[in-house]
Amino acid sequence: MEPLLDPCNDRQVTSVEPPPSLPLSDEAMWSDMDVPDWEVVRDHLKKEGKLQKEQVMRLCETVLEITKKEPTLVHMEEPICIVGDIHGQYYDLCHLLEKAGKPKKINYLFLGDYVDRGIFSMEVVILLLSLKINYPEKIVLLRGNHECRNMTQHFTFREEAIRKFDEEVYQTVMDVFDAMPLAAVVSKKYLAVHGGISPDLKKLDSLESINRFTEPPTDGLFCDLLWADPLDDTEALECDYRDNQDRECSYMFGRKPVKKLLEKHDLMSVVRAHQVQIDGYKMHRWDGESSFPYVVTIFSAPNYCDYYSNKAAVLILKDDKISIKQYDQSEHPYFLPDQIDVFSWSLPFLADKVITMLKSLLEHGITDEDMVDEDLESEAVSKVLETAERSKKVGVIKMKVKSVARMHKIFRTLKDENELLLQIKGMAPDGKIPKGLLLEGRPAIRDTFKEFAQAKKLDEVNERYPK
Ligand SMILES: [Mn+2]
Repeated sequence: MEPLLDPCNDRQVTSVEPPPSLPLSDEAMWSDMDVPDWEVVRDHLKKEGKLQKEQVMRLCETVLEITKKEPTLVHMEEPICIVGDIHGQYYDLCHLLEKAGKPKKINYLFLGDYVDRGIFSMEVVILLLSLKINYPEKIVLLRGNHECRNMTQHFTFREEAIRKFDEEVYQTVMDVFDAMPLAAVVSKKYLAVHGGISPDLKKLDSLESINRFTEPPTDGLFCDLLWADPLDDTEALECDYRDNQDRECSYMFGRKPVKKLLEKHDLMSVVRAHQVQIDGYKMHRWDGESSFPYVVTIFSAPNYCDYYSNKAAVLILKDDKISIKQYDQSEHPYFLPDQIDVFSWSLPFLADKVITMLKSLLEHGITDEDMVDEDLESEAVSKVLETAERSKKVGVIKMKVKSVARMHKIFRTLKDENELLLQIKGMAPDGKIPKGLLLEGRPAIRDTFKEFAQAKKLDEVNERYPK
């Protein structure tokens, strides 16, 4: 497809290919009648190309028909790549698919949290749906705690879907989320879920009793599968379950209930996602350093929110072996926070300049000598006012200078806020992090561990169940 034209030849960043000029054509997309050419879709989206609404609707409807028929607990076999949270990081998803291998050769189990936070959530959904239609049995998409109306409304996906398409597309994607299975058993050895186990999960059969075709509830088995976390390594040995204070919903679980469930079903580990890890994964070895992990956490969004400096990882099960593949962030196109357009974003800067000019003009109007160039709000103001008072034009000038000073202050603040937004970037999609805290910001010396710890601390509030 022809890239976007550049008639004046004034494209600023020539190293980046211009986006395609038109949405993907049906001929290019549905090469094989009812199956989308997922590689064409992938490359088109990678170049920031658009899809037509009807194409996305058709993807959703086709996948809905497939997932609807899947059991709540899916069974899968090796070789398989298990993928953790992606959170709208489309370019990293493309990278991991390259790295882990073609779905023709290896199965894929995605553990949920495809959307929110990252700004390419719609692209992630489109690519995953295209893959699912191509390989309905080899690719399974489990539901994460973000695959629901409540979370996507609170975070960024709803807005993104409506901006890129419309409300109907958003609602249809939600219907697809409603149909996603909740758990998988892989190679008869691993239980895979997004969050974790539940006090209500005595045996795996109970999963089939869940009515999953709905918005997830705020407690009970369904909720825990999506929200629970493992306890930290020391507490896990002493405690079975305790309230999950970090999430303000569901539980944290320890060794004993995991062990019991695994033994009952002759399984080896619980594989789950849901928590960012500095290395992209964590082995919860609760029987000592060299023991086999009871729980494995996998997180597949590198440099989460463009801020955490974490590595990402996927888990590969192949030839009876378990291995981890790590990867770093891939470059992605730059977007202003909250997807503000450049014009709106830069208005305060322009206004600030105009007012500074106005200020100089006024100052010249009063006297040529004792003018100070800098801030009107401080000494300069009183000086200007004093001078003006001495002259005859007191009233008028005084008012003019005052109102200009006030406008100057307003636009300074707006400008500063926009600059601050750039630093916060994707961290606080809804402004929920105190900006002051973030401004204290990154440690002066680059220290990945410190940065990761700090990002986690600042981002704590976004891991909670939104009230
Ligand atoms: Mn999650």
